[in-house]
This record gives sequence, structure tokens and C-alpha cells, in this order.
Amino acid sequence: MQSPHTECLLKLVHEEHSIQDYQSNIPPRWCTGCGDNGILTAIQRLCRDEQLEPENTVFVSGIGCSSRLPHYMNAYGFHGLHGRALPVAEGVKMRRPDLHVFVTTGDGDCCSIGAAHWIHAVRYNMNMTMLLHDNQIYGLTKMQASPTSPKGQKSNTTPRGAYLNPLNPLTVTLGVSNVSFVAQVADWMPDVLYDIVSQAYRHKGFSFVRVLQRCPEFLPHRFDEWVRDPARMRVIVHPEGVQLSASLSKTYRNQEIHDPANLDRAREIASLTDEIPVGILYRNSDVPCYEDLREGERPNTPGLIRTVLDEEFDKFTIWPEEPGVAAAE
Ligand SMILES: Cc1ncc(C[n+]2csc(CCOP(=O)(O)OP(=O)(O)O)c2C)c(N)n1
Ligand code: SF4
Repeated sequence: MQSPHTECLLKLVHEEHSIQDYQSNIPPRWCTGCGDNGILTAIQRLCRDEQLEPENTVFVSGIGCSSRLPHYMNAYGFHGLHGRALPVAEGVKMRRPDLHVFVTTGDGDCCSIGAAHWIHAVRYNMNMTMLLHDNQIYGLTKMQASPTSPKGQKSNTTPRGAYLNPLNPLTVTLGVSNVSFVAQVADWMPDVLYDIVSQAYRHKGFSFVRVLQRCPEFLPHRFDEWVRDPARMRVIVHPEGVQLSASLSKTYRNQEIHDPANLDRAREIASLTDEIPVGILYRNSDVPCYEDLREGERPNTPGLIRTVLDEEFDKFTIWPEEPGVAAAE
């Protein structure tokens, strides 16, 4: 039988986390109407619904407006170096596979300076969720073209318009060995955004989610055509993927049934240009995670960690002299 004291402790342990438990005391400093706000809301909702313990959840980012997200979460966070979020997240996961790891990055951060890390993170397939906030411009540094900026886009670095066709983050990711989860969504579809973020979190492996994100400050009309005309969004539906509610189905009538196991069709869908595909393009839960392949080599049991730390601390400890020893010498 439990003592009243034990019962009281158990109650504390099982206390439900509310959405406020995941909000930090720093108010978001993104511009009004910035799509990053909607992405943050979806993540906080996910943490609440999955009851993720803040002390076991880590948000890692690089540099950019989007990379400010860890500051707004009440969890562990690492707002690090431009383009380098993924190697940091991989280090965390390798050492502590029990933690829930999320990476937030921008199109400059991921597809430009961080592109090499992105490709290898897909190949390593570590169990984490990556959100690419793709606003197709450098926001924080005030409007330089990014690799995903549309051809012809005028910016501070391309005053006559971008010369090159944009890089497609979906087809790139789908082309990497060991790819295991690829999805796309838009910040102006909050229910689908939440659904995809949840499915990405629940996938065992590296989940790559590209979120088309509005930047009203520097590209205010970039996605207007698609926001105003839902028929130009193609929603990829499947019992193993996104399933729209009856009311959303009326809004988003342009739907395609696509089995996320079909990689060839995923690549075709990812290449659409006039319509924006939204949904889970590809999922393969059989790809092994790198941290599992290295499982046996990880000396991370609490006992071993304590032994290693004790040995390190011992090197710097000045032990008090035993009474009488100094006098005898
Ligand atoms: C090594 C290095 N190079 C350049 C910069 C300057 N810089 C900071 S953020 C950024 C681009 C941010 O764009 P993006 O990743 O698309 O994020 P957004 O601000 O749009 O969310 C650049 C070039 C930097 N901080 N460090
Ligand atoms: S500059 Fe753009 S990306 Fe940055 S906070 Fe403002 S709207 Fe968002």
C-alpha cells in the first residue's frame, strides 16, 4: 500500500503538461504575419499532445529568423552556428538517443551554408525531426537570394533578378541514400501542418519536413496565388499519410491518393511546379537509424557516466590532508 507521501509524489510525476508548459518566458520576436509563428504553435501543440517532458526534449537550430525558435520553447535548446544545426543535433542524439530531438532551420541555413550537413543527415537517418522553414529568402540578414528563391527574384544580392532555377529541397532529399521520411506543408494550413509535424515526430528515423513559410517583410506576395486559390494546392492523401477532415476536403478539393512507399511517384510529385504538393511524399520505416547501428559502442549508462565524470573530477580535486599526516612528515 502506498503511503500518502508516495501517492502525492506519484501525482506530481503524472501531472499533465499544458501548452503553456512548453512556452518560454521570451515572447516571439518574429514580424506580424510571419509563418514562423504558425510553425511554433504546431510544435507546442505536438509537445502538449505527446506530453513530451521538457527536460527530455531538445531544439537545435542554426542562424536565421527561423533559427530563433529554440528560444521560444521551454525545453533544452541550442541556437548555434549558421548551417551547423544538424551535426550538433546528431551529436546530441548519438550520446542521448532517449531525448526527443528537433531541428529548425531556414532555406539559407540548410540549403546553402549547411547543405553538406543536410545530405549526410539524411544518409545517417538518425531519429529526429527536421523542419525546414522555407521562405525562399534570407530573412534575418534582410533579403538576399537563397538557393530556393525563384528564378528572376529581385533581392539585395540579385538586383536584376536571380539567374538560376531554384534548388528543390524535396527532390534533393528524395535522392539521398537511406532517405526515410519526406513531407511538405505550408504555414497557412495549420491543421495539416500539425498533422504532418506529428507524423514526422512519430516516424522512427530522420523526418524531413519542408514548410513553405511566408515572409511578409521581404517577400510579401510570394505565396498569394496559392493562399487565395486552394485548388492550386495538391493535397497528397492516403490512409498511411494525411487524411483530410470533411470540411478541409471541401476547401482542398485537389487531392491525389499516393502511397508514401512509392518513391518514384514521390519524386514526380516533388517536381510539380505550378501546383504545390502538400502531404507525406515518402516514408520507409525499415531504414536503420545510425544511433542504433552504433548502440553497442555507447558507454552511456548512468553508472558509466558517473564513473567517467568522477575520474575527471578526481584529477582536479585537492583532497584535505588527513589530520596528523602533515605534522608527521
Ligand atoms: C558563417 C556565417 N555566414 C553568414 C552569416 C550571416 N547570416 C545570418 S542568418 C543568414 C541567412 C538566414 O537565412 P535563412 O536561413 O533562410 O533564414 P531566415 O532568416 O529566412 O529564417 C546569414 C547569411 C552568419 N551568421 N554566419
Ligand atoms: S523578416 Fe521575414 S522571416 Fe524574418 S521574422 Fe520577419 S517575416 Fe519572419
